[in-house]
Amino acid sequence: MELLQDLAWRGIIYQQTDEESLKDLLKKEKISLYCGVDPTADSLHIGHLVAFFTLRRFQMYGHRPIVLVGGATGLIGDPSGKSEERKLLTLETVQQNVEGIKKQLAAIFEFEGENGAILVNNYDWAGSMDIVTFLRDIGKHIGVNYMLAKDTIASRLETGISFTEFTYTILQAMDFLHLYEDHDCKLQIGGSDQWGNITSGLELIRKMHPEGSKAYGLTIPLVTKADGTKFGKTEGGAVWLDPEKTTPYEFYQFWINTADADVVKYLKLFTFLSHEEIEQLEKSVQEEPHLRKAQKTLAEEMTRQIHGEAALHQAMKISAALFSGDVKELSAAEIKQGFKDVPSFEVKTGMDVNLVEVLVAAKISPSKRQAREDVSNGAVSVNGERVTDPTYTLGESDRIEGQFTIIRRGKKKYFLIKY
Ligand code: 485
Repeated sequence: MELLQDLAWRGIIYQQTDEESLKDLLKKEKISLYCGVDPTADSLHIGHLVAFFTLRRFQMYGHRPIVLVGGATGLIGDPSGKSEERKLLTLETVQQNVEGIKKQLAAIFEFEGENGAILVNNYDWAGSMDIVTFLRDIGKHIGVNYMLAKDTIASRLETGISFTEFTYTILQAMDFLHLYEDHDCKLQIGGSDQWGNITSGLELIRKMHPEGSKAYGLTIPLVTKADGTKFGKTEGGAVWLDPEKTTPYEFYQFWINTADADVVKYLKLFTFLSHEEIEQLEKSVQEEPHLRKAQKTLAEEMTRQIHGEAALHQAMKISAALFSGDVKELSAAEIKQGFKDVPSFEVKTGMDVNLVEVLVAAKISPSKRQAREDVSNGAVSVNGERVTDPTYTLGESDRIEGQFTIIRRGKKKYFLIKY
């Protein structure tokens, strides 16, 4: 199957600047294409994945991906999709963020081989350009009326937009021109919010190379959820690729919790599974939704892709342990991941403590009497084992790797005692 057909089947194509001739071009040649990201944080989040995975799909069909990190544009701030002026980041922060993002991109792309990915930073050409050159060689080719007509600028005229953000689209246009000239880059892809910036680049390329061959733009739809809430957000905020920000267990849980109404769409957008495999899973959602095969496959594919096999294995082990209550086999590292959001209580090291007293002190049970009752009734378990003796003391052997005791009250309420 042709690449563009596959992308269409997956629901990855939103708009194209010239559908027919891009189709012809991709039939004839292996091209270079690019997608950029601004280093507004030191990690990517799952909102970036569809675009970068699309770049990867092109690579799998023999094309060369260019990944651009916006060391310069990150200092300016893209007004696209924002209703307010952005706060400027310092040069130091942006440079730190560039390094964090570069590391993550290395895990997504193949950098070796004939069509190995190229990583570029627009600070390398835009960072040192002087203003007179900018105004004479670039600015002269872009009409202000043309810029004012762009959605992302027009929508800000009422509330206000600085000259800095107004100019952003020209910086991104300069990148496309630069990559077109230096890397023969013929296509830019991005989310649907990037349409205005991508077409600015085409405008600049057309003006600078009126005789030359053409360049193209393709955008990807915003990922939506059937229930209308925003994709990619949890109570804790964004779902990051950095395992320090979103642990592999939390990452796995995010995908496992996908609604039946969304899961097939996500399998198409985010995974590299074949059409047959996805259709099989779609059938499973319809005929045996309780098995949640599609969600499990999605979570496994995504966690393996981003965090690797070992982290996936750990995430599944933690999930299974929390589900069954059989937590005693978990290591301290696994407990840290799985119990990140569970209420915890700190006890001074070395001392044996009475279970009932801990239950009260940690506010697991509201009173001493209730705590005693909870224990006698068999409602309390320590590291997955029910304890029914109200005089029980937590000793050395109850501390997993000397650090944690997991208390459960009732069926699902977990608490962590830290030493
Ligand atoms: O030459 C370029 C310079 C910067 C950019 C692209 C090309 C970044 C772009 N302006 C941008 O803001 N991208 C967003 C970001 O950095 O977070 C998001 C888009 C999203 C998707 C994703 O990047 O909002 O649609 O393109 C990869």
